[in-house]
Amino acid sequence: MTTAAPLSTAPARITVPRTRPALGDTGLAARAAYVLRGNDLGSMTAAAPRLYPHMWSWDAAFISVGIAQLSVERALTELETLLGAQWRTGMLPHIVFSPRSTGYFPGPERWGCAELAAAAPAGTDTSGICQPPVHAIALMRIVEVARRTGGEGLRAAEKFTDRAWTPLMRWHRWLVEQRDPEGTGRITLHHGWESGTDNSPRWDGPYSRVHPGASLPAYRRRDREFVADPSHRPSDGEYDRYLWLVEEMRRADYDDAAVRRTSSFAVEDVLTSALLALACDALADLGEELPHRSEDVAQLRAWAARFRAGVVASVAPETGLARDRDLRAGRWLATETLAGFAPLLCGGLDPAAERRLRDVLDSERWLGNPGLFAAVPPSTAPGSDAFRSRAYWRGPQWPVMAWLFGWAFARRGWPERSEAIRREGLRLVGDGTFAEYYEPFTGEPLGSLDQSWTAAVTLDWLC
Ligand code: 2M8
Repeated sequence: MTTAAPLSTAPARITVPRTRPALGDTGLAARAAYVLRGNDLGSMTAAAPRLYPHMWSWDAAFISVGIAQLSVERALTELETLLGAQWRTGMLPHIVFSPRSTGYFPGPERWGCAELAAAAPAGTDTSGICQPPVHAIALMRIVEVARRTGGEGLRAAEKFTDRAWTPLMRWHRWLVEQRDPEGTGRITLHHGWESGTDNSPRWDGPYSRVHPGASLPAYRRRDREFVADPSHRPSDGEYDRYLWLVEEMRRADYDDAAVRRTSSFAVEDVLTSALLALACDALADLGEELPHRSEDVAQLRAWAARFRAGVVASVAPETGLARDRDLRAGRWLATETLAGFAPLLCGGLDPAAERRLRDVLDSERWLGNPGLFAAVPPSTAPGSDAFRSRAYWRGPQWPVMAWLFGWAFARRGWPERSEAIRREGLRLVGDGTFAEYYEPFTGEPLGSLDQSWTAAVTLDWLC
């Protein structure tokens, strides 16, 4: 392959608003539970039945929050499985492959972690990159649910918190030390997949500077076999770059320092950084009740402050939105995506700047857009040039992101905002298809159906 295909996506289509049938709350909860049980592979839940038949790191966290409403013990198993695949460096890998499933590309052979990476876990196949650190947030939510339900579940949650403490500390420490070695307060990613918002316009600039080499081994995509309309998925040009970055990491033997040096993608991600700040505070809150953890708690609070400050420092004076930063090009990336609201999630802005950013979120550019089927943040601002209403992270609404915003707003002491997102989120998922993402103006379900994290956040919203 000598020339990479362009990063183009399908042009925006005109969509016709239509009404959708909706299940009632009871039917919705029952179907959500049915979906989670159906996707249960034993000690892990497939992110989706066909498109994603393995465990994904941040999916597992959100999924465990939903499963907690059915069984606290099973929810803890989900996190336990993920932590069991932790790398010796502390990294939690973005995929833990189930030996029971095939059909996803790139699979374990293409990643080659077992052969190449000295730090990969023995006996478990994983990918060689990470995803956003939302696991302590999930654990905190599970503990809240366990406190409400009491009994064996509560005892199990308390024991698990103790057991998971060190792995979670190591995970956060790895992010701090290996992905922010300069102490900017922003986490650097070396693959767009690490952000979880794979083909967001946030990464168009950095990916335009990734040039797949002629030595990129041939591959066959599997994802489009499972999605009705291929234009809802990333383009071939994007996939070439995704695979090229994997190739670069393989050549660096997945060694953290070597990847930092050689990867052609190095971008500070404000959303991941905000989530790390939130996760450090969540873990610290759990640790406040454990006197023997006081040193770690102080460390976690310091990390939370550092990443809050890093997010706040990224804010564009003209727009008030937080920005990612392309380290290879040495420039801030001003895109209009939901990551721009990172400071509302983690806090740290002065009151006037915070008010301004909340106003942006409420404006017609975002939640106040009168055409929205449900008023939850679209992945990209509908009025922005980059917006594509059906293309994955370039426009559609993702219920799991709505949940995250709602959870963070409740933490920030904004119950009305949190409740509004819950109500609108339930409107979005009300048809019971539990799609991966939805068209913002019609509520049409897109991507994979029966997606586990969509079912999971629905259950949490309903309980
Ligand atoms: C999507 O990402 C995977 C690659 O990791 C893919 O497209 O094949 C993203 O939406 C990501 O955030 C998510 O964790 C994963 C599984 O749901 O799918």
